Parts: sequence; C-alpha cells; structure tokens
Amino acid sequence: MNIDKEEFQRQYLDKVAKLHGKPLEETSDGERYQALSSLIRDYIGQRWLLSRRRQRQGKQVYYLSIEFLLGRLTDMYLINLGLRDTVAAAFFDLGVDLAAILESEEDPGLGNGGLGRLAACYLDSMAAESLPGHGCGLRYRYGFFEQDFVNGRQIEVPDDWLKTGFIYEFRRSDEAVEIRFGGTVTPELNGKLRYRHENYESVLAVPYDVPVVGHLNDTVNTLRLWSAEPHRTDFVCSATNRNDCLKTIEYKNDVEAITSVLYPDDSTRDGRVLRLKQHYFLTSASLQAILADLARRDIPLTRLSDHVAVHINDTHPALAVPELMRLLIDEHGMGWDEAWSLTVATISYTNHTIMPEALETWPVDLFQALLPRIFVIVNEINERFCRELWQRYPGDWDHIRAMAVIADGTIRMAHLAIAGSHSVNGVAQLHTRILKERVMSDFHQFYPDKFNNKTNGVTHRRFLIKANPQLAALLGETVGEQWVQYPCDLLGLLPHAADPAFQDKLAAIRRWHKSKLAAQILDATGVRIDPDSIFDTHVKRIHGYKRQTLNAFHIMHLYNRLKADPGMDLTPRTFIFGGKAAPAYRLAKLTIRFINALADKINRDKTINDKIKVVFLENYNVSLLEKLLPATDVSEQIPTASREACGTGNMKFIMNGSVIIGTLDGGNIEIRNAVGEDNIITFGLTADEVLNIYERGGYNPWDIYCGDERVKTVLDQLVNGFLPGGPDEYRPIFDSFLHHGDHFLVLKDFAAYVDAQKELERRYRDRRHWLSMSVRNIAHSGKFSGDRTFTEYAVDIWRLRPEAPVRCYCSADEDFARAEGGCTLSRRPALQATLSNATYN
Ligand code: 26V
Repeated sequence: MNIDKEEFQRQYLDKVAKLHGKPLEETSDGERYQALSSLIRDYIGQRWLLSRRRQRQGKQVYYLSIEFLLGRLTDMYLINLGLRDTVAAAFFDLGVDLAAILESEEDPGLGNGGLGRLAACYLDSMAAESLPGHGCGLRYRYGFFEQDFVNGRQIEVPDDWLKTGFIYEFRRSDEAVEIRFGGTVTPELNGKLRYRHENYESVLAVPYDVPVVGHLNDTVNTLRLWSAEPHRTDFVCSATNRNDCLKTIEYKNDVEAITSVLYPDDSTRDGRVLRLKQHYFLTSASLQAILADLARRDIPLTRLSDHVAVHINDTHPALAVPELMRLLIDEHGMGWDEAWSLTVATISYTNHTIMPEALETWPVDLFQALLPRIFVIVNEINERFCRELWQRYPGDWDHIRAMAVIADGTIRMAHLAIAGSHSVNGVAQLHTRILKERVMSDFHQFYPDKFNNKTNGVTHRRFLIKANPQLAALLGETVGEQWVQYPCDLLGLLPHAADPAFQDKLAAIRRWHKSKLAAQILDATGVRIDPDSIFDTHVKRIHGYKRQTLNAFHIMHLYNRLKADPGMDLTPRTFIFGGKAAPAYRLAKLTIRFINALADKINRDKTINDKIKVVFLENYNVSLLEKLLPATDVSEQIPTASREACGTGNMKFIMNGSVIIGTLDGGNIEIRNAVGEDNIITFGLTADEVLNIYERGGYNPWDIYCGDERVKTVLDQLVNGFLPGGPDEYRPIFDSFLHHGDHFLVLKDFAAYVDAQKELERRYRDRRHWLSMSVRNIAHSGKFSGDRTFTEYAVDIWRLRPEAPVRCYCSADEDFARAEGGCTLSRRPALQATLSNATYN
C-alpha cells in the first residue's frame, strides 16, 4: 500500500480523535491499539471488495477446519500491506511505542495445536500466492483455554477473547443460513424418492468474515467463521406463558452452546452430541454458502468440481461428504450417481495423525438421532461402498467389515472421508508411508491413486519476518530481498555459512533476543536466566508421545551428575518448556506439575552455580512462540518415532537458526535430508523399530530400569521425596513407565538421548562450528515454507490455475522439481550461479 509517514500520522491522529475524543497523549495503549486496528480495517475493506470482484471467475478453494489458530493479526496485516516500516517510523516520531500497542491485541486461539496453526499458515500462503482460497471455521465464543499455574498445577481459565470485541471481523447477517438438527425423516415417493424432514430444531448460522491479506499483492481472501444463533427469541415472561418462556430460554442456551467452546468435554453423551453438532454446523453452513455463491456466479451445479474445491482438514469436517450429497439431491434434485461423482471430485482430505484415539467414530444411535437425514445418506454410501468391496473381495467379510464406513454400531469418519474424496494426503513422507503401508493399507490397495503426500510448511512471513525482523533484514542484505517471495533463495546463505563476519551478525541478533527473553522471563516467573547459556526450548502440546518426560529425565540426570561433581565442565543451559495439557488428560497435567517441581528444585539450588535453569512458561500460544523462536539455540523435537505426523515447530525453529535435537520422525527426517545430517542432531529408535515393538506388544521397561543405573536413579527420584510435592504425588508417572509398559518408549530412548545431548554440547562449544550449523539450517528452511506446500496442493489436488505464475520453490537437490509447479532451481539462474561458484564448508 502506498501511504507515506506523514499521511499515516494524519490519518491515525484523526482516527484517535474520532474514536476517543481526546488527544493521543491521553490515550492508553489499548485505545491506541483500537485506533490503529480500526484504521487497518478501513484500509483492508476497500481492497477486499476489489479482490472479490476480480476473483469471481476462477476456481475457489474452501479449506474447512474445526480449528484456526490465528495468532495476533495486526502486525501481520501491516507486514502484508507493506506498511510496517512506515507505521513504525510514524509511531517513533509520535513518541509512541508500537510494540506495546501490539501487545494489547488479544491472541485469537481458535485452535489447540498443529492442525489449527497449519490451517492459519495456509490461509496466509494462499493469499500470498494470490490463490482464491478461503477458510471456513467456527467462531467460538471462548477460544482454547488460558493456562495458569497454581502451585505448579495447570488451571484452565476461559479464554474470553471477544470481551472487548474483535475489530477484524465483519458480521454478515444477510448471508445467514439455516441448520437443522434432530426430528424425523419420512420417505416420499413422488416420481422420485424424496425425504420429508419434520420436527427438527432449527438453528441460524451467521457468518463473521475475517479478511486474509496477501503479502504485497492485491489479494484479500476470506476466513468465514460461523456463529450459532437462535431465531428470534423475543418473549415476554409472565405467569400465563411461563412454559413457553422457559422453553425459549432453553432453546437459546442450546443453540448458543454450539459455538461456545472448542472441543467441548466429550466424557458425557451430551458433550459428544455437542461435538457432532459443531461438525455438522460447520460443514452444512459452509457448503450452503459455497453453493449459494456458485449460483450467484451463474455456474450450473453440474460444473461444481470445475469451480470449487472443498478441502477437509482432518475428519472433523468429514460430514461434508453426506451433506454435499444431501444438498445436491434433496435441495437441487440431482440423482445419486451424478451427485456422488461431483462430491468425490470436489472434496479432498488431509489426515493429520495416526494416533488411534484421534481417529473419530460416532455411535450410530447418537448420530441417527441428531442427523436423521444425513444418517440415511451415510448408510447408503456405506451400502454402495460395501457392494463395491464385495466385487473386489467376494466373500471376504473380514476385509469388508474392516473397511466399511459403518460397522459394529459405529460410523468411522476416516473411512467416510476416504471413500468420499478424490485425494487423501499425509503431511510428511514418513507419515504418508505409514498411512499407506499400515494404518490405511486396505484403502491404499483399493484406491492407490487417491493417496499422496504433502509435507507441511509454515509461513515464513509470521515466523521469520514478524518474529525476527532483525534476522529478516540480515537475510535480505545477504541474499537479496527476493528471498521473501522466493524462500528458496535462502540457499544463497550457504556460501556465508563459515564466514565469521556473517556468523557474528547472526550471533549478535540471537544474543539480543536472548537477553530480551531473559528479561521477560524474569518478569513473568521471577527466575533469572543467563542470556549466555544455551537456550534449549521444548514447546508444544503436552502429550505422552511428545515426550516432555524424556527431556525432564535428562535434566534430572544432568543435575545428578552436577551434584556428584560440582566442578563438572558443563556449558550453562536454560531449559525452557511451554505447552498446555488437555483438561481431561491426567498424566499430561501431572507432567506439568512434575516439571514445575523439578524447575523449583533446580532453580533454588545454590550449589550448582546456575549451570542449569529450568522454566515452564505459562499459557503457551502463538504470541509466546514468536518470542521464543529468535532466542532459541536448541529446539527439542523428540517424539516417539512414527507418532508425530509431521510437526511444524521444527520448521519454525530452523527458519530462525535453531539447531534441532530430534528423533527420526515426521518432518524431522525431511529437515535432516535438507540440512544434511551434520546440521541436526538425531537419535533414537526409528519408526519401523517402534512399530515392530508395538506389533510385538511392547517391551519390558524393567530391563532398562535394572540395567541402567542412571535410569533407576531418575525414576526413583520421582517417588522418594527428591521433588517438592511429596513422594506419592508423581507416582502415576513412575507407574506409567514401569507398571504400564512405557508406551512411548521413553526409557528405551534414554541412553541415546543422553549421548545426543553430549554431542550437542560438544558441538556448541565450538562456536564457529555451531554458528555454521545455524546458518545452514536457515539456508535450507525455504523448502519448509507453506508457500511451497500450498502450491503443491493447488497443482496436484485442487487443479487450480493461480492468477499469478507459480513461483519456484527450489531445493539444492531439486527433489520436488516438477513440470507443472515449476519448482526447480533452474528457474532461479542467479541463485544457481551463486551456488555453483560456492564452496559449502
Ligand atoms: C483429534 C481429536 C480427536 C478428539 C478430540 C480432540 C481432537 C483434537 C485434535 C485431533 C486431531 C489432532 C491432529 C493434529 O493436530 N495433528 C497434528 O497436525 C500437524 C499438522 O499437520 C502435524 O504437524 C502434527 O504432527 C500432528 O500431530
């Protein structure tokens, strides 16, 4: 956007006056934020309108997701509009602290982890690539809970993110649609078979649109978030209509519950019904709006799949399959076969996990009562699918039952998603291989062409340019500003990897961020950490498979060594943890308590000369991650191999020059292939080894407990009063390892992890060597930009022709060079020349 500093200042001061009726000097940070965001909203409105007009012709992508973990928007809008420098300079002149203003923004946390953040990254990439791709999600009244610690324990506090209003949403009540729950359906034969749906509960889905601004282009896409609202509920409560009044209140509460929270507690039947309601509400509202838009564009329904791609992010929106069938058949009079081929051609599905507990199923009785018409359709889909299976595997009932959409009284959403879509993808090469060979092998045999891989990517605009502007500037000076559009240009750093002058600049930037983070941590926790220590960060959801306990056990072991030998030569290390545990996941919550207790014990011990510090930061979210990324030396990516579908934190950290210590799982493997095995520290069991152990029914953890003194000491310390909190407090953790089989193979990987940590420290001590590793990580991170992934989706799955020519996403080995996507290094001749002239050591 073209606006100079003076003009911006004039508009801003005008806005402050109009909104607050007082001079700038008298406004609070919050009020200043309101004025800034309101001005940005004005800027975007106009561009949005024009972008929509331009996009009317092309094929549209709709990305349906139960989560969008957006993070704060204001700074991203400024960056994408090309206004950040102007605004920073304008505020500097006005004596206003822009950073403080930006901190007043709520962090919209409409998601809980990787899947939701990935959805948000792709929105950013789609807009940056000028692709007409829109998000469809739910406008939760409360986001994912806020985490407080009380005596080291996680307390969940509601995330009231809308309390002061959300400036970037545009309510579109004129585009509200009706969603129907419950009731009865009766078949009617009137020439064609039709169903009459009666006595249902009717709910209004009201869209709130959030603009998604493309980076330095004209594109503004839409994230549409649906809110559940009752129909008119004006009533007078009086003695004569008391019953009506109570019923109306009950109806209003029921309806509003649908979009009140993300992942309602599903331990009760009511909770499960509410989740299913959310899923249907999201898919039905989105599809109704999509078809309405098609009609507005005068496109016949028969051409649906040429003009629309619907992508379902995991199985939560898998009801898109039967709902699209319902709309085509019931509302638009289409026959089954045509409706089915259009549905399959329109819908595509990404699987994000192989964790068995996350593979969704619904009991038939619950499903049928809530969605009677949809159930009839799912049943029909199942019958036809089973007939097809019978043709292929005649008489093999076991095989057919294993693949059916409905079996043993449950509806299997992954099966529905696979049968009803033309593409099924995993999110990293290994994950896709495991889907094909193990978890979904039956389906892969049946539909070999549907399966494909799309290794995740993340937006470098948020996680590098926004989070680490100093590094972004250094990269621009070094490889040319074009790296922002062509992240593969970062390969041009390779010739500088061993250049001391470049390394020192990088080190100075990291040191600055470390010192800033240390001050913030002191402020937040009272713990003083040394900015010259190694910052070792482990942030992500707290889960058994992510193995925060493995990290904690190593810390205990290090501490034990230090106590035994206080003079031990150890590079000072600060271990930083962050992450939320699901409220009902007792062991994960106890892990938080355990790590907080360990932190307390170690941080208070004056005898270890501050060689180790441990901090567990409260309320990990996107904003906190952005502060950690530029300050982290070592990123912990240590899941049990095979369990982490991809991981995306790993990619965000390498962009900022952190070195990964990690297992050979998910995206780590591809990062290792890209950066080279000398520039990442890997250890532990491979995925195949883990899967073989699982197939054999596990292993005997007592062998390790009895055979490795270090393990025995650490585990005993969980239950012998070593930790504050009492000897029985942590017994469930002890038991999970020794009495419940160490399901995530923590003890099995312990020795390898300790060795890897030693190796890491050895490499860190050679400062030049470490910095060269860091540079190489940044250099190869371009491949993990979401822009590359997205172009692959657009070309391979959605068959979309972008308005702008596809950019190149090159890698040194050109392993994803492709004719159509044009992802080859040869498309960047200047870079190729730099690389071929360079020596990389
Ligand atoms: C499943 C369920 C099932 C029941 C209740 C709540 C709930 C919440 C989420 C899920 C699916 C989680 C899937 C997920 O987040 N997977 C992560 O996706 C990332 C993006 O592809 C990937 O990098 C991570 O490895 C993967 O764990």
